[in-house]
Amino acid sequence: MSSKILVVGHRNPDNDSIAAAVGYAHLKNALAARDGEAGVEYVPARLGPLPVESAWMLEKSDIPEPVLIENVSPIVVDGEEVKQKVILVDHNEVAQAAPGIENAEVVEIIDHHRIADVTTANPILFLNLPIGSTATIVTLQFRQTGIELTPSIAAVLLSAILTDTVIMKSPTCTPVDVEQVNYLAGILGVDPVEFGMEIFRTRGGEDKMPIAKLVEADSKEFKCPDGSVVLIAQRETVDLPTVMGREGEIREHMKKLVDDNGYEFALLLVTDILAEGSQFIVEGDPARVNRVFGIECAEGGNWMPGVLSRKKQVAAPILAS
Ligand SMILES: [Mn+2]
Repeated sequence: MSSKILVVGHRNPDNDSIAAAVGYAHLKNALAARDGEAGVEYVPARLGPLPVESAWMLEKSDIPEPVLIENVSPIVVDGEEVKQKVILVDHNEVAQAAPGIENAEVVEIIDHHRIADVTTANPILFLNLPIGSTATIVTLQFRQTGIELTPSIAAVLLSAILTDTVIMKSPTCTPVDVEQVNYLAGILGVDPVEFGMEIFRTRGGEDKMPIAKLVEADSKEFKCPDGSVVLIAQRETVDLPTVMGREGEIREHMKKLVDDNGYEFALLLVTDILAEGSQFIVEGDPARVNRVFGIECAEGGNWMPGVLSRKKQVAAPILAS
């Protein structure tokens, strides 16, 4: 019987978590085949609905959706409970990982975030680089191992580098990311900026989208050093007026999230990728946000020019506060 190793990104998966799972599972299966490692299968998985651009990209590339899983708790095999083996991509933080992670065997981590709190019993490969996307790291791994990047996998990875780096405009984007973008775009024979705009344009329908989806589709919990838990959500848009036109509904929903989950605050960044900045919408106690950013959070939102990266420009200063 072949043993399965799940390759899974974070909760509320974004395009990078999906692409990294698909790409890295593909790479690991190809390596296993090349190196004669029999009986092991790497299975791309996800912890939530596909982002619209991921669904579009996978369908266009004729790649199956990663399997939807609810947890990584032990499973029963031949009457015995066994821990599931998992490779984490695009996260290494328990609050963002699959339920049951404490009782799974994490066998590798491929990431580009802060080092957080997932622990292991054994030494593992933990590849974490301070660069723009996990898909960039996966691309580097393809190139380093000499495994062929098929056009369909190249397209999926390219789409994720471009969404995670906001078409290379985010301050998280490094020369390494740009080099991989050009490499993948070369395989596909596309202009990377045009390709990126096409990806972002798949995210329409913000006038009618359920409010929970608009607010929560790309939301992450963070635990501050003093123990408070905060929610930082991001909506990247090419149509800021439409999203801000729903501010009342957005705030009502965020208030409920704060009440239901005991967050110190919930912060939504509505990021305008064309104007290159974000509107901050805060519910709950805004004191920490006010202090960290030197603002007074207000109705109507606070326009923060140049803020594109949740990780580098928002979560990091909040977690250091
Ligand atoms: Mn990422």
